[in-house]
Amino acid sequence: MVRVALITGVTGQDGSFLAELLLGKGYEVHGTIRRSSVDFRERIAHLEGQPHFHLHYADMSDSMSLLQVIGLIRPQEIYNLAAQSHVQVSFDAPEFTANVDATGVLRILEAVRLCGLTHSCRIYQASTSELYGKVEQIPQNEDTPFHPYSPYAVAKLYGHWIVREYREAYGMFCCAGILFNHESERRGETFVTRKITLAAARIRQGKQKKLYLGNLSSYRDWGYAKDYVECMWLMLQNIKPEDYVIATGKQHTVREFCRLAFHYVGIELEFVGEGVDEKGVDRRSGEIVVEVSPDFYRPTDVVNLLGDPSKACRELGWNPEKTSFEELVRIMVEADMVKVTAEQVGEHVRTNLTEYLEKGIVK
Ligand code: NAP
Ligand code: F7E
Repeated sequence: MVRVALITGVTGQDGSFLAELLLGKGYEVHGTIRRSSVDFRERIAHLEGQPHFHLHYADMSDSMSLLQVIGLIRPQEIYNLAAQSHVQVSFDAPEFTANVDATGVLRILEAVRLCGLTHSCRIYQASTSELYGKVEQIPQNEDTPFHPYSPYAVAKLYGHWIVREYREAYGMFCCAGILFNHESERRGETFVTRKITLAAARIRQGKQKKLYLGNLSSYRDWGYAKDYVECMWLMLQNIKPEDYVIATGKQHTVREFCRLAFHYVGIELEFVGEGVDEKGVDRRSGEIVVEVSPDFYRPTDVVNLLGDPSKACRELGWNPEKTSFEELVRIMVEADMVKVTAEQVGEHVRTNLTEYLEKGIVK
């Protein structure tokens, strides 16, 4: 029997890697997409048209659409990855974030029950290290108290607890992965890691002068997204539904990430000054390439995340050391160097084409 999986948020970073993983394992993969005036399907473009890959319109704020998709495909596994996932944006759009990231989870659970799939469908919920927020213990494990510190984290806390409630109340196989930050060459361009690798590539190629960042001293436990989606799958193959911390067990500051990313493009940075006056200087040219802008400060910021993945290593056989921090930064920088070069080539071709058209060389 071919196993059927539904991924909400398939167009996102994790959704696209997970879809590849499940297709590779022989699953029939269904994903939800949203209507948009522009095409944001670049992460899954290479999967579209494959016979075992299907897309459906559904929105986490719309029970009927979720009920319809779940009732139609009757999945054995649901990976609920859809979310307004940007912490800073959650301060600007707190109600939308709550609707999607909190109530949206409830809509999925209820749809599964209403479709009569209570005991046949396993559900993975994308919980987050942001639940630890204003951290009460370092490192953080499954028993560390939560102290959410943004509208995003508060919404995700509801999602986390409602999954637990449905597991205990109805005996559903639903579990949450408390995932620490995981990044990749497919990471959204406004998250700090991708913002840095893209800027490093652009600055190296003369396409950008400076990079403006917020809190450079924030610590994160950064892993590679491709490794993390394997753990989501492992959690649904487990004997019992349980929640797990997924992390590398190592932490670095935003400043360290920045220094390494620039190093990989051949720019050695020296940081001078403090707070809003701190600057990243190119040692060779003496030019300031990184500056701090308070625009990127958050009303409350989570500054010390370090996960303890021992339970996942022990019980799921997961390896947190598959891709090192250095390797992750290198992968992201290399991909962005290629992307920026391709943009330049495209621009060059376009400029020449306009000139040739004007001169009548190309008709
Ligand atoms: P992402 O790249 O931002 O992807 C989010 C996905 O959710 C996109 O497919 C997006 O669709 C979809 N979505 C947003 N609002 C929706 C709505 N109202 N209805 C339906 N779909 C909606 O996020 P990610 O990094 O892959 O993360 C996946 C999940 O893990 C998220 O729940 C996130 O909160 C959580 N998480 C992420 C991390 C991390 O470090 N990456 C760590 C812990 C937890 P569009 O493409 O149409 O916008
Ligand atoms: O910020 C600091 C910022 O936006 C990381 C999401 O996937 O992981 C992600 O949330 C840190 C913060 O990720 C800039 O203040 C400095 O301390 O890359 P981020 P996040 O907030 O940790 C968690 C686990 C999730 O669940 C979320 O869905 O970097 N920072 N300067 C900056 N952050 C941004 N975005 N931009 C800056 O310029």
